[in-house]
Amino acid sequence: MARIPESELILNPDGSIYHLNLLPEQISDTIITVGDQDRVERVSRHFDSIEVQVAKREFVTHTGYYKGKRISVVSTGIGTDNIDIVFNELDALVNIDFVSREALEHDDRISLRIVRIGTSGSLQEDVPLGSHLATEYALGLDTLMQFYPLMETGYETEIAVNLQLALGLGFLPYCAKGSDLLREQLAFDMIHGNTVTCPGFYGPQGRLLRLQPKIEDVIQKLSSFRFEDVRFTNFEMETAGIYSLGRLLGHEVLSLNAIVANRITNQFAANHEEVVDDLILKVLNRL
Ligand code: R1P
Ligand code: URA
Repeated sequence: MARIPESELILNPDGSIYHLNLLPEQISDTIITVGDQDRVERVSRHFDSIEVQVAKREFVTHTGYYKGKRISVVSTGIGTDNIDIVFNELDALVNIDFVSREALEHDDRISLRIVRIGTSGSLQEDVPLGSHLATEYALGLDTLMQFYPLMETGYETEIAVNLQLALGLGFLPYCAKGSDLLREQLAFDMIHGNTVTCPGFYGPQGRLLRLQPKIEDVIQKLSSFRFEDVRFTNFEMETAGIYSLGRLLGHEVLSLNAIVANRITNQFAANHEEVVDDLILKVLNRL
């Protein structure tokens, strides 16, 4: 394997990876990601013991034990640009030797289990406030996959092409499915849906404050979209990046969404913290 230069794999003086500030031994192979750095403590407060607490910028990591199982919680911040950093660096921590700067051989590579616990807005009346939703297909409206050769299935490409047509987009979105295994294991009693990942919270999610939207009726168009069995149930800002990079890097990935807004009924959940806390406990007890 080729040696990866200092400018590509950037290590801090203590040997930790550049943004996450972590050493290889400081993460578990079971990882929960959350967008909000304050949510890391909301997860780790349930741990029996915490062995690692590291923070840099929006990337906060706690590693500890929950009922005897070693788990890491990492905050990603908002957006798929941050997912690019977090996923490449988590993968480097387990699949690149930091001394020789060489990637591990195929047979030696470690596959992480990575579960996102995030908040999300519903695009359907029957996906109510307070529900927990597991994403099957994620559709990315951001540009991250312009920069990686995502191996989409024909079915995924068809979903993306049909959405491009429905929204009249000047670019082709991307589509990736998450782990069926993790979805069955962790989300057996949750709503299963398909998630649109947006490159913004306002315009791309049809929120009008002072700016006029370029795409008219985006909520209505996303809500009424149908391709075979696929409809879009919710949107947020990370899942498509997680599913795509998870596939490319060889990790098992699942995105779980606490529904805190419903864009069809125009409601926002006053108890959104409680909805997230319930999801956290469900996941911890099932991992
Ligand atoms: C927007 O408020 C943020 O909330 C959602 C979106 O994906 C975006 O990151 O997820 P988190 O609650 O995990 O941050
Ligand atoms: N996160 C989002 O991105 N959108 C919402 O409506 C709620 C949470």
